Amino acid sequence: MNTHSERRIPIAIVGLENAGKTTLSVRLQTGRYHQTLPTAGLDVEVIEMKGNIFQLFDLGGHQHFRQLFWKNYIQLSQGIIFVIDTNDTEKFDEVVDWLWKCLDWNIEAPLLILANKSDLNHVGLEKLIDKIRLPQLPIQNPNRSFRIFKVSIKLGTNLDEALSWFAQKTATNIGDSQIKLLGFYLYLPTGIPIASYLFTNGNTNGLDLDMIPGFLNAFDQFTSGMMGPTEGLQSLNTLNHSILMVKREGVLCAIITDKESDLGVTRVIAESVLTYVETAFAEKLSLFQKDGKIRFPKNFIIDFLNREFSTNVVFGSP
Ligand SMILES: Nc1nc2c(ncn2[C@@H]2O[C@H](COP(=O)(O)OP(=O)(O)OP(=O)(O)O)[C@@H](O)[C@H]2O)c(=O)[nH]1
Ligand SMILES: [Mg+2]
Repeated sequence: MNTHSERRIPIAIVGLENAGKTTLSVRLQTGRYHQTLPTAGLDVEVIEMKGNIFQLFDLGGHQHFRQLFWKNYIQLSQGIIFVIDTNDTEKFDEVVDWLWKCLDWNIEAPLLILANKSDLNHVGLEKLIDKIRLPQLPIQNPNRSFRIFKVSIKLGTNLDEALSWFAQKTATNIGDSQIKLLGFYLYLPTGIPIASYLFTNGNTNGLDLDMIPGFLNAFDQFTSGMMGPTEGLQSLNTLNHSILMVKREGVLCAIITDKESDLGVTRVIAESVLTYVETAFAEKLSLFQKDGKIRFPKNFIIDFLNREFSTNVVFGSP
């Protein structure tokens, strides 16, 4: 059994020399402030943020390293953190120049700008936004997520909100990656099935469907024991399929895909389905109750997937 934690989301931390990038990386690793040295080249670290695993590229900000490394690492990252030393106003033109280079190299990735060292000055955020031409970003790509926060990485001021936003955005940014959805099951925590869908045209290609309820049950007990009653996520690989299970307080789901489908993408979709189901329960449970049982209309979730993930989900046989 694997956990989803094999998925590492690549993130680039960029910004001119002395901006506070390594201080941020160290804070993310240890939760504290430590004095740092200028980065020679780059450092790669693996950290956990808000339940996801990130691979951080802490890139040296010296002119030499900018030219050598930034483009490559920016291009392979799924999120960009750009750190600005707001105390170093003389370098602002250079900051703008490199910020826009980065944005051209990767026009998809969510962007977090940290206006750092707020403990040393009172630089107005609006002025800075204007200066770095942030309002022009939607012209480049209207779908890019971006935000700017005034922070002190040294003191930790305002960082939590900034990083929560960023972690959530990068973890759910699946672009046009596709999974092949073979089926899914929804269960109440008591083990009672409330929906099952199969898209395999009867050809389950070696998958023993009868084993799923039993496996879910074992999974449920396993995660209850290990992680408490509301957390949990496991995956199982059979010869031809991947089965991902996600558990919430009120509902559990198992998503079956072909082996080639990316587990991280499947997970984002599974989480969205569960949020949708939970919201529907909370708002109009009576709609789903019939003869004391809970049942989902056949198309309830398929419509949702077609609406929200039409480019990401292909229904079909393995
Ligand atoms: N006052 C203050 N100092 C900070 C803050 N963040 C970082 N620093 C200091 O700024 C200096 C440079 O920090 P680093 O994190 O090493 O900078 P860097 O961006 O990694 O620099 P390079 O590796 O050379 O690109 C260090 O002395 C930090 O302690 C902050 O929020 N406030
Ligand atoms: Mg550094």
